[in-house]
Amino acid sequence: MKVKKFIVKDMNEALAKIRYELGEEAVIINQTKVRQPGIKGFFSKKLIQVTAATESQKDKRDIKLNSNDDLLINSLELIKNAVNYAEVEEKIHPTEKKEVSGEKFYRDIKNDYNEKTYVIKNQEEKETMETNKLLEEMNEMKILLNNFINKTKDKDEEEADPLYERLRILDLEPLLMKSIVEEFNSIEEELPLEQKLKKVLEDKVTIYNGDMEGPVVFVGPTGVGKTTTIAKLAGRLSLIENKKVGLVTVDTYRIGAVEQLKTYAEIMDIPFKVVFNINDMEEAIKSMENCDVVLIDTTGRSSKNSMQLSQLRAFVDKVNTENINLVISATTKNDDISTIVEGYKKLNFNHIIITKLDETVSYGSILNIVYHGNKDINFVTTGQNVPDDIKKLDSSSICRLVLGEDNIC
Ligand SMILES: Nc1nc2c(ncn2[C@@H]2O[C@H](COP(=O)(O)OP(=O)(O)OP(=O)(O)O)[C@@H](O)[C@H]2O)c(=O)[nH]1
Ligand SMILES: [Mg+2]
Repeated sequence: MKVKKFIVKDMNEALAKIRYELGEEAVIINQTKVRQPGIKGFFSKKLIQVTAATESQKDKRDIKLNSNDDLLINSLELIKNAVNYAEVEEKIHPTEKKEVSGEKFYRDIKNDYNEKTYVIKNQEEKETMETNKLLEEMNEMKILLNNFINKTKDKDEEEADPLYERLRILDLEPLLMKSIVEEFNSIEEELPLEQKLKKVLEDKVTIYNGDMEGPVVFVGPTGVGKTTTIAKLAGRLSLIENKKVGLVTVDTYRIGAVEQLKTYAEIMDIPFKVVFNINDMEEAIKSMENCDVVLIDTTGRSSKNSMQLSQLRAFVDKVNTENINLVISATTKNDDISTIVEGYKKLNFNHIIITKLDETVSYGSILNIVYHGNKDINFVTTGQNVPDDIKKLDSSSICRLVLGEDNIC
């Protein structure tokens, strides 16, 4: 309980002061007439000493801020009191007490109210932001938890599944594995696991069986064997199939690249042209009009360098052919296959040549390449020997390699 004495001239002044200092709930517990202290007291009017008390600690500094509404009500109440008090003060002390006049007090209260409203507003905004953040985090946790539960569930199911057990050692991409399992399960025919699996895998591999004629372009990352593959094909087409073959290279970037293909052209005695810029391309192709096949070599480019790929695309577009081959090595890491294939899709390749099968013992990469590239396999290469180490495998032979039933020595 808070008790306070007030010396006032009349009860109006007392009430205003009590309300201001102790609040609306204050009660008057005593009032007596007193004289002002000192000699002056004998000559002036008697004053009233009022004792008031309040249970609550509410005053203008301790407003309990439950909400904006509470604050508004409290502050309006205080403002009302202040105005009353100001009026009373003005009546009693018109001149001497200017500095504690109602106006100043009103201003203080207003500032106090604004300050507290601002604090509350900020507090509310902060709380809303924190709540939203918390909700977001909870949502993320929910997703993570769901993923974890699903993964654990999938993993448990996978571990129990002999098909997954078999696929895991083939080094296949998870998404490809999933699609194989789905297709496997959709086959109603009762067959042994291996046979059923072979059936599914064979459906995933398509082979290009068309003839090689007109301009044929070879694109792909550096060092995968584009030039060597062209040399092998040129030998095979000219020496074995007796076709008229022409060679063109746009690879003037790498030192020795021109000489590499030129040497093969000289050995096989076939025409050879170097294209230095896009305008030369049409002319080079035109100069080989009498050839059945024109094999066009390009510079090896990183699939991550879209600038270089765009430049290459300009050359390829000039060739104007439906026969563009992506050359990619079977030794490519699974994680890189999708990046390479996606990058080279810019060049609109329509066939795939998979090289260096002799350099790996796990042929799952062939399926991964085909899965990402979604195009026919044209050839596979199996060594450095020109022109021997190039093959056209059918889907069954490729699947036997993938399943480990066969290998490339
Ligand atoms: N083991 C093996 N090596 C190969 C095969 N094909 C090519 N090579 C070798 O791979 C290396 C690079 O071959 P290139 O034909 O120059 O490769 P490229 O793609 O033209 O290279 P860039 O023009 O630099 O992009 C050479 O040493 C080839 O002998 C293959 O099927 N098996
Ligand atoms: Mg090359």
